[in-house]
Amino acid sequence: MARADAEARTLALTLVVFGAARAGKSSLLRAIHERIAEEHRGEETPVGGGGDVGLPLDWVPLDLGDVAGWRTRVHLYAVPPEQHADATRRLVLAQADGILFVADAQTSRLEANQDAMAALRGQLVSDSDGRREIPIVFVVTKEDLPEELLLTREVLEAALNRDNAPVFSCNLARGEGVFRALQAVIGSAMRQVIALPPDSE
Ligand SMILES: Nc1nc2c(ncn2[C@@H]2O[C@H](COP(=O)(O)OP(=O)(O)OP(=O)(O)O)[C@@H](O)[C@H]2O)c(=O)[nH]1
Ligand SMILES: [Mg+2]
Repeated sequence: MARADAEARTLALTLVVFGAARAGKSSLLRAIHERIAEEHRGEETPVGGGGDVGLPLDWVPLDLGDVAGWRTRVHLYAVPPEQHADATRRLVLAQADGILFVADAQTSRLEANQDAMAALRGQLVSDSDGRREIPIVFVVTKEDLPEELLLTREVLEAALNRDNAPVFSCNLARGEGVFRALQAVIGSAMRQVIALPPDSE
């Protein structure tokens, strides 16, 4: 859950990166960590590989500086669906201000994507206090693979995106699309947490 200090104008957001096994969660965190400007990297060391190139990242801190008058810090956590019920992961999900759902575009992963979404929804419902909607943004990965291996966008969205949430195609090897997705989920989370007006992102 966000920690907002209205007097100090500081804000700490928790974002969860959720998705099926091998969908690209760690790659997304790595792309963000490696490509974000040095000044926006958090002070702490990312977890899940110690920040070494080539190893998966599962926790990344960001310090966005001033966003709409708030000193904003963001913690991104990768949560694999098979571990969503672990006590630690449950706690992270219960505190989420926004979700980046990583959807693997390969036809062979349709069911795994759906299972991950079902696990996420089950967890959010059971953790929910009924008072807040947690914004979800979709990150579609692997669309650089040959077309015959891929789901159409219609099928993918019909299977996963029942609430018509924003969808971003991200080539994680090249880091494309990553910051638009991040900006969208942070904007939605901030609008909920500090009632940011809709046009400021
Ligand atoms: N071609 C291609 N490969 C990708 C893309 N995103 C991820 N991968 C590859 O998919 C594999 C799995 O990526 P990870 O980032 O480790 O996936 P994960 O969701 O963290 O996996 P787990 O933590 O095991 O659940 C790696 O070999 C990545 O290089 C993409 O957009 N395109
Ligand atoms: Mg991973």
